[in-house]
Amino acid sequence: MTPELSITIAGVRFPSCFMNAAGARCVTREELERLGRSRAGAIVTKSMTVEARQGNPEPRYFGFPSGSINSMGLPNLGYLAYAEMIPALRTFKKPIIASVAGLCEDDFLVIAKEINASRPDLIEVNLSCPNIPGKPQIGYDPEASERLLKRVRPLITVPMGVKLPPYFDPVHHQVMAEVIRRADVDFLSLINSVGNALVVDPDREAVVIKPKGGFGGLGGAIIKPVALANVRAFWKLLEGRVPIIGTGGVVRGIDAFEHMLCGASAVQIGTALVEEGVDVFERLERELAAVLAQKGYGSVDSCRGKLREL
Ligand code: RRO
Repeated sequence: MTPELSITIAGVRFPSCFMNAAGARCVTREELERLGRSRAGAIVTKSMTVEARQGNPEPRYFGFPSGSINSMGLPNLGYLAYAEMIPALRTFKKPIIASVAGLCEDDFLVIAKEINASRPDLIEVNLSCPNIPGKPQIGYDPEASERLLKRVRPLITVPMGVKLPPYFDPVHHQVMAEVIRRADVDFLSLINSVGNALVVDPDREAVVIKPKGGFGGLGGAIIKPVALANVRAFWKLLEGRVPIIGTGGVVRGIDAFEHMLCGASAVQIGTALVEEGVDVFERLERELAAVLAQKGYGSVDSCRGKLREL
């Protein structure tokens, strides 16, 4: 028997537990439709802002053997374009997740209200873009995060998720888990890229991306242990009651399995999707199914959170 790879998050059924991470090949209508036609279990939009944005100057993404660094700077079509597109994307018969960002708190409210009216299946509130010069990541300020989430929550009638940055201290996990509990969040996406890293090309004696002096968000295989730690920490602190979409370092099926052992219900694919294109979803399904079958698990649901501690 082939293991069951479909899952449910906040009452919404996903035909596969693999989907794109916000930002990865999901800015334009063409890219979103390509995700629709692919094996991806959902269509996640690029984080949207009030105005359309070109983003930061290029080069702004660099892939290397163990991961990637980016400083895209929120290039997107603006929320009105996505609000208009969402009804048409429903023809693909898979959940649509609208990712909402903003350059100030009030932007999130304007976008959330309008995008909610276009009826995506879920909304992911991005508190963790690391790449806007002069704008700190909201997720690193628990008071600002709670204030924003409490203002945005009543405007959203579909399941509301939050995309958080990685935390590196158990006290920060605890404080943010309390914020998430109080803000009535329906799911978490963990983690955004590891912000403000620096990749150096020693041959050219230079940085590899242009914005912010070369500083940018790290993704891909290299960040998997950080992602797993955050999935596990929030899974334990929230006692498995808030579904988690694991993001970070999923390159092979076995990486997804590790996320699920830590507590993830599904996983998002960023760097591997950028590098490989939408065929990545079929490969990951095949690889995860083989891992689950070999270990005697009949479904993704049956291995969730089963990580053994010594
Ligand atoms: O657009 C970006 O530079 C970006 C965003 Br909004 C984000 O949330 N995470 C990331 O790595 N890049």
